[in-house]
Amino acid sequence: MTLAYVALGANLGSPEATVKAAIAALGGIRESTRVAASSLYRTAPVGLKHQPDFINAVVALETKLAPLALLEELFAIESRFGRRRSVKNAPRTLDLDLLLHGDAALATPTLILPHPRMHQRAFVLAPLAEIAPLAVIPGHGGIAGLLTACAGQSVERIAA
Ligand code: PH2
Ligand code: MG
Ligand code: MG
Repeated sequence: MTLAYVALGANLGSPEATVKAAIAALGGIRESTRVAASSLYRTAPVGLKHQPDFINAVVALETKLAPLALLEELFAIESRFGRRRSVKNAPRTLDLDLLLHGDAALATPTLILPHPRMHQRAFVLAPLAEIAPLAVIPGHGGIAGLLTACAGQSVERIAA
């Protein structure tokens, strides 16, 4: 079994309802068990600015699946939720990003681990810190210090 972390993001349709339903859907992935889910966070868009705020969260899974097999499961859930891929960073009904898969370090055309931008994004680090405060991102260090460095980014925890 490997401990993997998945980031959820949505900013089209009913993003709160979508993220809640997607957290449930992640619990149904084969050969995997959902072991933790963060609160939901309302976050200002990073990158393309002129788009709606996002709802973000992070889930921890214990999984027997290899990284690319788990990624296929995430893509299947995205498309069940109506995700259509257009330009990079476009608004989306649901984005599921594999952040960490144990201590795997890899770079394929479809998957880079650890996620190459997670260490500089408060919308990932804040929910991750909630469920894995002592986690370390290989090559970048501990979550708490990285989150402090993103202090300028707006993230607001939504009361559960
Ligand atoms: N996802 C992006 C780009 N920008 N900004 C926020 N706040 N939340 C996201 O999930 C997000 C983003 C690309 O996947
Ligand atoms: Mg993403
Ligand atoms: Mg993605």
